[in-house]
Amino acid sequence: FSSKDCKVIFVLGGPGSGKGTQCARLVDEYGFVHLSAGDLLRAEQNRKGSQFGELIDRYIREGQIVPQEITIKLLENAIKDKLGNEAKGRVLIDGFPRKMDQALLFDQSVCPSQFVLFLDCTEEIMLQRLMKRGETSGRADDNAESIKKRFRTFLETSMPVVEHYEKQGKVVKVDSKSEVEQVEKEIKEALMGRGI
Ligand code: UP5
Ligand code: MG
Repeated sequence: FSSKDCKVIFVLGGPGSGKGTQCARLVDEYGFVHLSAGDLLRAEQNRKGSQFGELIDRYIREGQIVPQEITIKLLENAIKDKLGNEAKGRVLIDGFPRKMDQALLFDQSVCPSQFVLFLDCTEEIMLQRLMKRGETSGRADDNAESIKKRFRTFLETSMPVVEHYEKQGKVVKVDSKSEVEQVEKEIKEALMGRGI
């Protein structure tokens, strides 16, 4: 597995800021491969015979960050799967890294990220979106109690990651409070600003 031709863009933002929605919209037009760390963890949790199922379930309900070894291995496997051993292509990784140790290890051992797209939203709006989605999503963490814990983890643990990349001049911030199409438009302008 060679990482020299692999170009990674991290997509970060609070729970419900629109990471998944916006990544899905970018895939077709730009030919990005989209990986969601949360989706990979939920898939592993449901995989028959997984030794991590219970652990992942517990962390997700509590809004805690699953030990990095698990998440990074899942991401690395998914990158290999989608890009092949040469790892040629651009990958959008949504919802990762959300803790400093993950950021450092991934950049060092898998593939250094090009930049970070940060979706900026208020807790009030994110709460509304997640409660609404919770009516049908079946996600174990789309309830008021888990959402509160996810917000707290985001502020305490994940914002320092964004600040770390900000110091390196790697963060592109986009307001994600408005409607989906408007946010998409602003993301595309921001990507253009980065030569993509
Ligand atoms: N919606 C989206 N955009 C909208 C807009 N502009 N206007 C109106 N509505 C909008 O959107 C959420 C909802 O809002 C949807 O119903 C959508 O239609 C609507 P979505 O695009 O899903 O937002 P997203 O930011 O992806 O929200 P998500 O809930 O997925 O964010 P989280 O970061 O909380 O979830 P994730 O799946 O990344 O992680 C879940 C858990 O996994 C974490 O809490 C953690 O326990 C664990 N995890 C790790 O441990 N390590 C990792 O590296 C990653 C995850
Ligand atoms: Mg998501």
